[in-house]
Amino acid sequence: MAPLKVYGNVFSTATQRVFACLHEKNLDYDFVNVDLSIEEHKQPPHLARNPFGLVPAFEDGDLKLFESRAITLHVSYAYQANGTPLMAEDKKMPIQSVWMEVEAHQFEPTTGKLVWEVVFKPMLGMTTDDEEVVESEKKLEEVLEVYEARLKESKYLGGECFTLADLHHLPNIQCLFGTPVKKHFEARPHVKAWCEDIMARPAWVKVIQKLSPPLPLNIPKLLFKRRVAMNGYDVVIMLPVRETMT
Ligand SMILES: N[C@@H](CCC(=O)N[C@@H](CS)C(=O)NCC(=O)O)C(=O)O
Repeated sequence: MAPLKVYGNVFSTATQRVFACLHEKNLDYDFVNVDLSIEEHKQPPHLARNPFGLVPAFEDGDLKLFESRAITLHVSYAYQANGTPLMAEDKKMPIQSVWMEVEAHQFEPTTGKLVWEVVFKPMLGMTTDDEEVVESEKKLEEVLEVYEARLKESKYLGGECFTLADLHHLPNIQCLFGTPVKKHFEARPHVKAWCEDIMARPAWVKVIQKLSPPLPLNIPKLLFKRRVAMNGYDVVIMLPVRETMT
């Protein structure tokens, strides 16, 4: 059987989402680094894998996928018998679906902006937009109020078991827990307990170890200058030697 292949970048939260799923399923995979610093993601070979020029992309034999959440859904269905069952039983599936949608349409837009402003911009030597942070934090508080109410009712978002609905949140939560934005999660006891629980999962701990050196970057002596497209910005950044990206 051809090995599963993840084309992505260790700094990409969407790539990390796929890693989290593969580790929960105890699946071996090959990781192919897509070097964002040289815009490899905008070149024809990668555009053939992801026509939007984004990471990750994924291969399971002849099946070629992009969009991290579609990849985790495929892996969860196709490898049901492996590792953690990430899908709720049939009757509970609609509730899991609701929370997967909430993550994609409420949590990700808000936390994605914050991750960009308070994690990646400083890392890239760019200036954080404080107004954007204030606005996004306000929105995050509203979103987390809903989560607090939900997590008072059940241990996990989809019910009493950990599912993809929880897993999809991991990369952004992990990033934000290294920043002052953490206070909004910690101010809500059920949200705090849920974050701590899911971040401590052995599969996620393995992903974090795999991403080493962790954020923020350990800037080594050798740096090189690159123009990169990130989140719609065209920026020139100083990047460390390639090995930190593999
Ligand atoms: N919805 C997509 C988002 C993919 C995405 O935005 N990837 C980012 C990294 S997390 C990327 O490729 N950024 C490069 C760019 O914007 O040029 C998914 O979940 O796969």
